[in-house]
Amino acid sequence: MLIVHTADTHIGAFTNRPLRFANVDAFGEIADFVVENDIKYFIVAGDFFERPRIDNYELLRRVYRILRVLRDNGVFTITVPGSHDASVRRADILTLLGEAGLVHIPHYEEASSRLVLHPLRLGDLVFYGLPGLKNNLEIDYLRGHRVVFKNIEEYRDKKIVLVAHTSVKFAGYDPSVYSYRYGKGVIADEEILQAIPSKINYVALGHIHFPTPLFDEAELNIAYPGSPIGRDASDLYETHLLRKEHGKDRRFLVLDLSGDKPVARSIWRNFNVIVEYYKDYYKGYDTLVSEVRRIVRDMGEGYRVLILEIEGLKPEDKNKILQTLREYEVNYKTLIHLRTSSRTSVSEALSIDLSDVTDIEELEKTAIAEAIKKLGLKIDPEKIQELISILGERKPEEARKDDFYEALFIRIKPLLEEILGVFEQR
Ligand SMILES: [Mn+2]
Repeated sequence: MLIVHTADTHIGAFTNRPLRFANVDAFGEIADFVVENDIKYFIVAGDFFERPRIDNYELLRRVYRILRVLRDNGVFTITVPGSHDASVRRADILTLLGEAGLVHIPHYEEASSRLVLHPLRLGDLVFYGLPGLKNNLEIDYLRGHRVVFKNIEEYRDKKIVLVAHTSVKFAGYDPSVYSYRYGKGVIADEEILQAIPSKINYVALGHIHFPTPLFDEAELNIAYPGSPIGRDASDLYETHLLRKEHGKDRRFLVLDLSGDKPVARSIWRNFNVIVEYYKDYYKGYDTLVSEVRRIVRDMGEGYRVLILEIEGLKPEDKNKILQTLREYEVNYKTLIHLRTSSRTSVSEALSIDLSDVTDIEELEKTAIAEAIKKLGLKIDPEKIQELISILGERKPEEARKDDFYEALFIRIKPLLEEILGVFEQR
C-alpha cells in the first residue's frame, strides 16, 4: 500500500518571474512518478496553490491536465487547504477542483469551539484532513484537545492517514534548527501531537518548506516532505543549503503502509532548479554587473536562480543595481535575488530570542517590546500592537476595497500620529 506525499507546491508563486512554471512542472514530475509506479494515493498536504485564486490560465490548464491524468489512472489525489490557498467562504480554486472530483478534500467544520474532522474513505484507506487555519488557529484546537476525529472508532481494521497543514516539532526534530526563519514563526511543541489519536497510522505534514527530518529511508509515522520548489528567495537559498551543506536536495516521500510501522523513502529531485550563490564585498557597480553576467552565462539549462550576497553595498548605488539586475533577470531568464549585508545587519541587531514563547500574542508583545528597546524608541508597545492588529485585518469578501481601506486608514491615522508624535508639531 504505497502513498506519495508532497506538500507546499505553491503553484502560482514567482508570478512574472523566470520560475513561474517551475512549481507546476515539479508537481507534474511527481505526478508522473505516481502514475509510472502505479501508486494509488497522492497527498498534497496543503498550500497546493500560492493564493486562493489563480488568474494565469496557462498554469491552471496545466494543473487540470495533470490532475485529470492522475484521476484517469485511478489515483486518488488528497489535499487540505493550507494557509495560502484557503478562503473562508471557500471561494478558491481548490474548492472548485474538489467539486470537479479532481482532488479529494476531507470535510471539516468549526462548530461550537471545536474543529470537527470528517473521515474520507478512499479505496482501502481512511483520510482525515487538518487545514491550515488563519493565525495558526489549528494549533490552538490541537492544544486544547478540541479536534474531533469523527467516527474514528468505526475504522478499527483500516489504515488511517491524517493530512495536516501545521507547524509542529516532533520526535526531537525542530525545523528551526535547519532554518533560522522558522524560529521566528510559531512552531508548536510536540505535546500537541497527543491530541492526535494513536489509531492514526501516518501524519502527512505540510507547512514547513524545509524537508524535515532528512533521511533516505526511515521508519516513522510523521514527516514534512518539504516544498518541491518553494515560493520565495529564502526557499531557493535553502535549496542551495540542502545541496551544499546537507548533501541532499528537494524531495517527495514514498510511504509504504503495508507493515506495522510506515516506512518512508525520500525521492531526491533537483526539479530542474539550478541555484548559484555568490558572495563578495562590493567593488563597484561595473565589477558587480560584469561578475553577474559571467555567472549567468556559465549556468546550465533549467530554472536558473542566482542569489547574490554583497557586503558593503553603497546605498546610493542600490537602485541602479536593482534595475540592472531586473533587466538581466529577463534577458538571461534567471531569477536574480540580491541579499544585502546592510539588511542582514539590521535584522541581526533586531533578532530576539523567542524560543520560550509559544503563545502568538505573547510572542508579538515580547518582540515589540524588545525591538522598541533596541531601537531606543519611546513608544507605548501596546500602540504598536494595536496598529499591527488593525493592519492584519482582512477585507471581508463582500466589502468594497475602497470602503475597507478608507475605514482602515481612519482608524490607523490617530495611532500613527501618536506613534510618530506628529500631532505635537502642528
Ligand atoms: Mn507553504
